Amino acid sequence: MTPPIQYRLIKKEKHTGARLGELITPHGTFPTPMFMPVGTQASVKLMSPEELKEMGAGVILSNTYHLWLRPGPEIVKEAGGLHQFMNWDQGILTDSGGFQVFSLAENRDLTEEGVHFKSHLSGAKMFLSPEKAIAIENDLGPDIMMSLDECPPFFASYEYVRDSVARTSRWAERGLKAHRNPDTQGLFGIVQGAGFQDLREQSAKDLVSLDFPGYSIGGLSVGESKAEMNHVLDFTTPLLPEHKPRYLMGVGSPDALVDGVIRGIDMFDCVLPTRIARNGTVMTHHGRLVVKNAQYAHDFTPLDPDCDCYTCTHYTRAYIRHLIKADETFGLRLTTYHNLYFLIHLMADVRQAIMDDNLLEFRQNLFDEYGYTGA
Ligand code: PRF
Ligand code: ZN
Repeated sequence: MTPPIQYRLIKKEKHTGARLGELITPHGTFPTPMFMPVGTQASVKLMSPEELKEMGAGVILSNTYHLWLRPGPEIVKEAGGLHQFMNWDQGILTDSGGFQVFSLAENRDLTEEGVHFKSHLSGAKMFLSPEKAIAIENDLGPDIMMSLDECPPFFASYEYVRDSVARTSRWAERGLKAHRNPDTQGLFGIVQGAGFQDLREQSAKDLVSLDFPGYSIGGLSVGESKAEMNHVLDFTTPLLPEHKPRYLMGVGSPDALVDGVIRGIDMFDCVLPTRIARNGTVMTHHGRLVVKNAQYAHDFTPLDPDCDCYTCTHYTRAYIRHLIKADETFGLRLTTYHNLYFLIHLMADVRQAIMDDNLLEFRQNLFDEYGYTGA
């Protein structure tokens, strides 16, 4: 049996830890480093699968927690799995639900067995265990599944994070044992440990010994500074096997993507581009732009003059601003399309810079143009 998820390392950048590679899945082979749009409820908000394909999306992410509560994994399974249900024939990765339970559910009670909570939709009592998360993900049928983990607050105490990491490792092992489709779905382990180097090392060691086909890095971008996140990545990615993909969860600002790639990350996801788009904010090669603002009322130029996406080649800032002010959904579809295109193509440019061994110059140029300080 060939494993369902494989990583092929093509080239390492000369001056950084960046890797050019390919993620091989049952629904296609995708170039890495990659950015994965988020489709929480089996839909990337406001985008059709055709639009996602046209803009160059490869793997998209969906959420076990949301699909468990509604419509329920039985219905998705009855449809033939998530790919068929939502008409997406490329890669799908699902998060395991732990992180969402902690951000959305009420009355949470964490035990060794799992987590009890109340549904944020119905108020019903629910129980999520490592085995249950895997059973749901097996029914949903994504190419890549996540183990159930706990993401402790970045500034939790050493003792708390130590015990949490040990439990996340036990949960990862339980999940692996419960996995019913290892020849068609790849299960990733999630490295935790907040900002503690020895706990990150312990977590990585535990998970690597379980031999997952890929490793996620969780517990970052949860309120710590960019410098703190980069510091954790500096000592965490070298602990992971070179021939397996590394996925940094929930990170999607242009500066953090490039800084993650420099430290050896291959995959990213984030709601940032789609969320800010629905707020009337876009990412451009010259920084963020709040197109809703009055200053764009008479501006008949594209959102980003250096972008060749559908939005930027057909519509003006003034028009998009008008649509958003008038509550026309089309305006938010246009900003969403542009933001996703921007990040997907930023990653294509990053891959070219790895090929050309000039990623540090690429980073400096991006930071200068975008207005980042690097802090
Ligand atoms: N764990 C899981 N999902 C996540 C995270 C995590 O730590 C994060 C943290 N940035 C985002 N999504 N399972
Ligand atoms: Zn554009």
